This record gives sequence, structure tokens and C-alpha cells, in this order.
Amino acid sequence: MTTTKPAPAPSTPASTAGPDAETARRWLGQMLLIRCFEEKAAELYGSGRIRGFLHLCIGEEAVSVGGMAALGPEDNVVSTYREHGHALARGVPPGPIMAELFGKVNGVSRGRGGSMHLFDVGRRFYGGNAIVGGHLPIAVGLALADKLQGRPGVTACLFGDGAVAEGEFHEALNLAALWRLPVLFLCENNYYAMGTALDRHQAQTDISLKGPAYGIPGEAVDGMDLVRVVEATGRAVQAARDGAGPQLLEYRTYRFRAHSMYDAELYRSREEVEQWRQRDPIPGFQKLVLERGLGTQQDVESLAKDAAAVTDRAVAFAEAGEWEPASDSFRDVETQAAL
Ligand SMILES: Cc1ncc(C[n+]2csc(CCOP(=O)(O)OP(=O)(O)O)c2C)c(N)n1
Ligand SMILES: [Mg+2]
Repeated sequence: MTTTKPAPAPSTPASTAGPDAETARRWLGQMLLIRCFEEKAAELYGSGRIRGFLHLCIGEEAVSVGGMAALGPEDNVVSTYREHGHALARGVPPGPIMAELFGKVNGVSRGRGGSMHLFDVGRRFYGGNAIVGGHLPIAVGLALADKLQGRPGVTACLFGDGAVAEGEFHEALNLAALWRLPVLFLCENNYYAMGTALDRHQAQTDISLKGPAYGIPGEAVDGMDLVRVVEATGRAVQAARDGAGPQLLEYRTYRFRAHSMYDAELYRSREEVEQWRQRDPIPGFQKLVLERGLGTQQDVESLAKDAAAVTDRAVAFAEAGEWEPASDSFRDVETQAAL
């Protein structure tokens, strides 16, 4: 067991402006949907309806919703295998996401990718990538393509603290800075890479400081506070859009559940998890909504009901899907003989 302690929240002052009522309720609805969708997925995994890998982002919903809220339809998103929340917040429909988790042909990746490979080209959602750090160069490539072809989009690349230990992180930051590309490097620092605590693999645990080494501005953000996430991401998006080149944000957050579905969690204490649960982003934002008069208790309850209904419909959509016929197994597979 390590001695890692939850980091203090970054000190950037939160704006008092905040969202209007309609926006606040939309964001709260999205966070509730992500939580409900993933809790249902965990239950379905337990009953064998979903198999393979399943990485939940429960606890990290403010990052999913706040990160995506700052982007427009012309922007690209590249994510990790812990991406259900990013995909839902990006607007990928819940039914085809759930069907993908089931491995059905009506899934977003036709059932061939599963939980780790959600993909939606129309929404510029380029994965779902299972190789830690492997998608950072993909994000740089997308941004380079936009720049060379004169398109206005920025590319948001989400990755975990574990990816910072990969060479690709450093290569990607260097090239993006060298070519002044519109990339947002968005680190979802939940303090663990599977069972390895951040301070067991990084000499410098302040990830935001790794940007300036490449000439990239870096900022640490309280990832449990939706408003701060939206504001910091909005500033970074604007800077990248205005031609200031890549930006690095370190969202300090926490996953409440195991790394994947089974994990004895011997690497962290119950007290530590409990301490972070006290900062659960959903009740935190609900409180803000009520205190600022952006919604009533009744609104909050009805958003939770809607989230449950959308999740139920997603499960029904997945249940109704077909399995890919065995005769299609080799479609899209190139063999040596065919070359
Ligand atoms: C290149 C590579 N090495 C190892 C793995 C095995 N692996 C899967 S998830 C993971 C931890 C990554 O942690 P982090 O980047 O912090 O993301 P988190 O799971 O915390 O969201 C590892 C080492 C992998 N998928 N790819
Ligand atoms: Mg991590």
C-alpha cells in the first residue's frame, strides 16, 4: 500500500458567473446519465450480459461533461478506454454505446470494439483507444491535418496520468508545440495507473508542469468541480483556436470504482476513497444548482428519472441487437495471401 494522499484542490478561483439555468440543468442531466448508464453497465457485467473489459469513470463525470461542453461540432475528440462518459457527453447516442458494450452489430463500432473502442466519425469521436499513450500521436495527426487543410477545429486528447510515463506523451507534446498545432492535452489525473500510484512512477507529480518543458502552457484544475473544468477548458480551447498552439490541462480527479471490473484495490485505503467520495462532483453540482436557484429539487429528481429512462431504453436497444454472423468474421481482415 502506498502513502499517496489526495492532492489539495488547485487554487484557481472559481468564477461567480457560472452557467445559466438551462445550461446547468443540461450539464447535471449529462452527469446523471453517465453515472446511471455506468452503474447499469456494472450490473449487466455482473450478470454476464456484458463481457470483456469495462472501465468505469464513476467519480470523474465532471471531467467528461466539462471537457466536452467547451468543444464545438468541428472539433475532434480522442480518448482512452475509460471513455463512456466522454462519448455520452459528446452526444454519441446511449443505445448504440450500450449495444457496443454488449458486442452487438447495432453498436457504434458494429460490436467489434467493445467498451474500449467506442467510435463515431460523424461526431468526430476517434476512440476509445486501448493502448496507454498510443492515441496522443493520433491527436497530433488530426490537428496537423486540420492545420494543413485550413479547417477551424481543435483536437481534444484525453489521457490518464499513466500515459505521462510513455514516450509518446513527450513526442506528441514536442511535435505539437514545434508545429504550433491546435491540440488540447487533457490529462485525467486520477492518481493511479491500474495499481501504480502516481508518486511511484513520476519524480514530478505535478503533471501541469510538464507542459512548460515543451513550451506549452499547463494548468491544474479541480476535476471534481464542473464549473472550474468548463471554465479552464473553455480558456484552453479559445487559446488553441486563436493560434496559441497546444495547451495542457491536468484535471485532478478520482475514480471511485476499481480500475476495471475486478480489482482487489490493495493499492489504496478505504479512507482515501471515502475522502474523495466526499467531493463527488454530482451532489456538489446539484448543491450549486439549488443554491443559485438554477433549478428546484423537483427538477433534479426529474433529471435523475430521465437518466434512468434513457439508460433503460439503451439496454432495450442493446438487447434487441443481433450478433454478427460467423460468416462475417473475416470481413475487414486482410490476410497475407490477399496482399
Ligand atoms: C502501452 C500499454 N501499456 C500497458 C497497458 C496496460 N494498462 C491498461 S490500463 C493501464 C493503466 C493506465 O492508467 P492511466 O493512464 O492513469 O488511466 P486510468 O486507467 O487511471 O484512467 C495500463 C498500464 C496498456 N494498455 N498499454
Ligand atoms: Mg490514472
